[in-house]
Amino acid sequence: MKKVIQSTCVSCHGGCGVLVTVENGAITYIEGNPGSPTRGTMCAKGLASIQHIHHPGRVTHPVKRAGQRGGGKWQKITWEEALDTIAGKMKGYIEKYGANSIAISQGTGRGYNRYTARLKNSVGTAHTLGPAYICFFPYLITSAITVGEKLFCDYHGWGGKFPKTQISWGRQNEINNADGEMAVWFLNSLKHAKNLILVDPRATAIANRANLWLPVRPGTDAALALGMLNVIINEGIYDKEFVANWTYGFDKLAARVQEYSPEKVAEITWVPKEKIIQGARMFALDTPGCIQVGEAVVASSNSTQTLRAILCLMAVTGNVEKPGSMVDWVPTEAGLIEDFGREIRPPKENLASAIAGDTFRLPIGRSHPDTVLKQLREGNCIIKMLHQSGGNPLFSLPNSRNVREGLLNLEFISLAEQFMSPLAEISDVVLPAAHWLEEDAIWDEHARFMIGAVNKVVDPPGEAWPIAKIYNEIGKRVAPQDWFDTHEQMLDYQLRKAHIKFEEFKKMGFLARTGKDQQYEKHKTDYWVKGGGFPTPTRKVELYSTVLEKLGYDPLPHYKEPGESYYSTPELAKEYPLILNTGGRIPFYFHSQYTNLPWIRELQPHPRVQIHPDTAAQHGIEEGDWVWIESPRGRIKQTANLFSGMDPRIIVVQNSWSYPEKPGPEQDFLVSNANALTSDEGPFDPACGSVDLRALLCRIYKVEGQNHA
Ligand SMILES: Nc1nc2c(c(=O)[nH]1)N[C@H]1C(S)=C(S)[C@@H](COP(=O)(O)OP(=O)(O)OC[C@H]3O[C@@H](n4cnc5c(=O)[nH]c(N)nc54)[C@H](O)[C@@H]3O)O[C@H]1N2
Ligand SMILES: Nc1nc2c(c(=O)[nH]1)N[C@H]1C(S)=C(S)[C@@H](COP(=O)(O)OP(=O)(O)OC[C@H]3O[C@@H](n4cnc5c(=O)[nH]c(N)nc54)[C@H](O)[C@@H]3O)O[C@H]1N2
Ligand code: SF4
Ligand SMILES: [Mo]
Repeated sequence: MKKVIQSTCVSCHGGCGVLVTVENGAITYIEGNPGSPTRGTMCAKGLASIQHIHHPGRVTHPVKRAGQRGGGKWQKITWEEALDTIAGKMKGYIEKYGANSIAISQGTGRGYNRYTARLKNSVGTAHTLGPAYICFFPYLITSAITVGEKLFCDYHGWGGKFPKTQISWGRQNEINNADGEMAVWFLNSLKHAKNLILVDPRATAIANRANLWLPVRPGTDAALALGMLNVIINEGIYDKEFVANWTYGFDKLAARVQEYSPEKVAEITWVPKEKIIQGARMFALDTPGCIQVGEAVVASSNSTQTLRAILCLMAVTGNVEKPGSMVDWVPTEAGLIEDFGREIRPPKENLASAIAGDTFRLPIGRSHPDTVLKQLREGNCIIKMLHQSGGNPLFSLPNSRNVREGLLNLEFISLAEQFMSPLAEISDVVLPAAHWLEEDAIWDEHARFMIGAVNKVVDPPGEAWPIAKIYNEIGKRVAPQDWFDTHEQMLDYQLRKAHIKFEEFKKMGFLARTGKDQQYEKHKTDYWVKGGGFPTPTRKVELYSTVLEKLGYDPLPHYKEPGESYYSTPELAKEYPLILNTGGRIPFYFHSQYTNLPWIRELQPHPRVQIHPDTAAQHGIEEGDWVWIESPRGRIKQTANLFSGMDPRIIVVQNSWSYPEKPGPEQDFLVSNANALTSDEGPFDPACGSVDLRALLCRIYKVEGQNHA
């Protein structure tokens, strides 16, 4: 018997509407759903889900460690024993040391952020060890303190206009469907755009479409944004009406940007002065416009001020809440699904006593992973236990060697996983988690105007459970008042404001607020503030941030040189003469995932380092050669991909390359992993704690006498 089931793919941050064909109980075909908001598009990762679900390495039963940690010996246990062990540990630690002795965490957004947040909050701890501080969180929080809400690019034209000028600022939106934005929407909106400005050290795939490329030196984006503000303000081409009525602190910002003349900024950023001026004029004059910021500007020791400068650029050009500009979406009738995580709060005193909470004052209620891991290594950390769902800090957090050493000093680690990742290998209890094809769920990412139904298509392998059920069953045992009899009830509860049950939602496929149902210029209505205004302390867009001022940070954006560079550490640069840039997403890999799927691995069997042909030639390196990349922290090897679309001094190392085929417990996690090169010692962004992952120093040389890793 053949049937077609509509669902939502979550093989990355997710969101593509899909149609899954099942024949005699087995999935035979997956394709994009043309009737969904993503219009039938999907990618290799989603298609390879067929291999993913049948992979022999799947975790199929709860297991507990038998023998020493990382010894690779496991004993099957029942769900009852596994859950009671985890909950028992939590209760024990709460009683002995307080809730802050537990960290509840996950990796990047995989559709269950809100459950992690709810479990963390209901347990009462302030601690989580996730990568949010080097991912999207600093953008969300700087947007929230500047505008009062989170601004997204209006790719949709629901207000009658598409963006005329778009800036792709360190983000490959054409491939990565990140944080609720989908490539299909971005690419469609480009058909309507007059200008695309690419702010990226590399001429990426979308450079063909761009009419201006600003090849910024890695880590100097704040200077570039301030230079553009200098031009816009001094030439008087800012939006005078918006600035006068809806912003706070313009004069102070105008004074600050005088320190950033195009000449000076050209020196800092390596972007020619004429191009800085051209970009500034284009964005200010060809409106409406939007700016898509990426992880590159966030994974920086100056992330807060960089993002603030970019937000000021949006505001002085009046590109806030207008059709075709930056908009805070009104959510669906179901409200903000992510509130499910926040509606419970840990006690204030627990937040206040959080590790490093006093040092990095913006991410209130979050601990700083590098600080926690350092304390764990030094044996003076209050965190004793970690419960984690997916994610792989051994690849994602800076200085992987130290990360592993720190995690090994935890007394107890429990992990919900699909595979025996290097983190699973050092855990105490591993719980088998279902794949999106094996569970009912609500897909929700930050873009807010839509949510998708994830519909169970096949049974999970062995005893694997939906992630929502795992959270609910742990939650029930530790803080029963905050959880549900069944996880099905939990799904219904999240849809209550839309007055539908999950079963109906399943049939609908998605909920979206689009077209005339969406709302723009909300500051001119009572939406945020009675009588109008933005939900900030001054009711204006804060060019001068009263929030940062109160917290003791610079209220105006400024530039700071990366911690390691030709200019900040010239001596080190003699030894390590190249700029080490890590990241640059590959369409078919998702961080450390999918190197274990033959369909994907065939597309790119080895990790890839991009090297300029001139630099490669100087080192006797040819396309495909294995190359050592060395930083003061260590060395890794990847294969050379000669790429001329960037400055010859920059090296772009693919992040999170994993070798699941290699023996445990380490699975060669240091051999090609970019974070074996990055630093966990700072400098850290003073407000958010983020680190430089895109602007460090390195040297390269050919791997002699070896063809493979
Ligand atoms: N296929 C795939 N999709 C993904 C992911 C994945 O791993 N694979 N990861 C997901 C996640 S968690 C995230 S956060 C997003 C990230 O998505 P992006 O933010 O797009 O991340 P990258 O592709 O790593 O980097 C984007 C661009 O920034 C440029 N860049 C590097 N350094 C700098 C700099 O200093 N300044 C500027 N202006 N640009 C710079 C790089 O050359 C690159 O082209 O993608 C998500 N989507
Ligand atoms: N140097 C450098 N470091 C970086 C970055 C960079 O560009 N450069 N990017 C940073 C960014 S933006 C991010 S977000 C992080 C990514 O950080 P993480 O999210 O920690 O990254 P992954 O390595 O992809 O985690 C993958 C693991 O999650 C498991 N998993 C996947 N889906 C599920 C699921 O549905 N349920 C469960 N239970 N498990 C699942 C997989 O099996 C796999 O073992 O890395 C950060 N680190
Ligand atoms: S882009 Fe992400 S959601 Fe879409 S098909 Fe690919 S993996 Fe799935
Ligand atoms: Mo991320």
